[in-house]
Amino acid sequence: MTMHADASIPSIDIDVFGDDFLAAPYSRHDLLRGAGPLFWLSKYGVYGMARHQEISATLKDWQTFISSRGVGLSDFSREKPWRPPSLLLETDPPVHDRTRGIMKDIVSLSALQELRPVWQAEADALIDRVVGAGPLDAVAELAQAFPLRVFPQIIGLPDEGRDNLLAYAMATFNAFGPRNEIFLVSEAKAASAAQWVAQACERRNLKPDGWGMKVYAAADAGRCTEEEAARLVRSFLSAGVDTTVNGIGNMIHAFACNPAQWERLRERPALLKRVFDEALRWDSTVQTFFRTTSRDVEVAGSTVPEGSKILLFLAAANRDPRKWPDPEKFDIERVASGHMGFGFGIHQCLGQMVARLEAEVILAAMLPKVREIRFAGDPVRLLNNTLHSLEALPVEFIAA
Ligand code: Z7Z
Repeated sequence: MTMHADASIPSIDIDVFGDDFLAAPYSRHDLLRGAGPLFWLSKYGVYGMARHQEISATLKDWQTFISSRGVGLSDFSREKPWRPPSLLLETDPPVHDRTRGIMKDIVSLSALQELRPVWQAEADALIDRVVGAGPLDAVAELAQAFPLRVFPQIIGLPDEGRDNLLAYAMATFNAFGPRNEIFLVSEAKAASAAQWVAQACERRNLKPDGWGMKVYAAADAGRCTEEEAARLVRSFLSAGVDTTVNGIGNMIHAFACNPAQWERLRERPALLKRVFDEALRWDSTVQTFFRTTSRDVEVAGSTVPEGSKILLFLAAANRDPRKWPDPEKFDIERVASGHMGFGFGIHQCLGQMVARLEAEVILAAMLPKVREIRFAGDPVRLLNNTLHSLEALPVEFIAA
């Protein structure tokens, strides 16, 4: 273990990207939060934060805690990125504001209002298939099936090869961590998926009415170049699938673990709009990401030098007892606003309305038809350097 030069900064030597930690992060977060507002992770030579207040302040100050040097462990000013940087995630203003503006106009409220009835019908049909059907894997049959049905369609992706999206996203989210075994295995698996994704993002392969082609319309209007358009379409594919797959999977898992909360929701369906936020607070799909300091900056009484990486444990902030009463309790009556599950600040999840809509139509379809979500086996975790992910979730949806 290397100590930090500043003796006032606690040094932690556990491997936060090791299998043990990734398999059971919540049991280790107390140690991180308890270390102090700022700590040093000696294995990786980076700083860390796990408390709500400091993470919130860090994400707010985008001038000091920048994204353009990467939001993973790798510093783009020193290492070649795994793939050409995202024009949204891995940029700062002013580039970020321009690209985000293009995407925001596409993922608009009116676009989503049109989608709701269509997606509700899809969700109803999917739920009809799983209710009363005996034990099944809710990851494959629901958490993956639903986004893979509706999302590629709205983007206007080619019909063939959509299953490449999951392998690609797995590697993308693993790439924010170290070059460990988890990353290397997923990278090898994603080689052909990355090729498919690159082609799917080309203008000539997109369907005419989808959100993908709308990005190219922005290029035609002079708001971005053709090359930028392809990379912005790639952002939809990178950030839009695995996040919602695991968000839905973790939410179903939360109810399976807490059957009284499912009963409560069935008694008070008006709570439906709040459920997804509490599910993300209680079990955050995106567990962590980094920022890089653009200058020497004082944090909690210590100086963090320019060019430092800081790992932000969003999922730990979401269970910080300094912020949340009884944080370990999944409680759908709680007001979970202020959670970090969609991030915070100028980079806060652009697609969150899409994710919310997906979760809402699934819950709305389930509420009248599912009396109980019962475990039919042990959940199987899929270790990922960034995401809290399920490989399988054996459950039975008991008909009402
Ligand atoms: O733009 C992108 O390619 C992109 C990829 C990943 C955007 C966002 C994300 C992301 C989402 C990263 C949530 C961390 C957490």
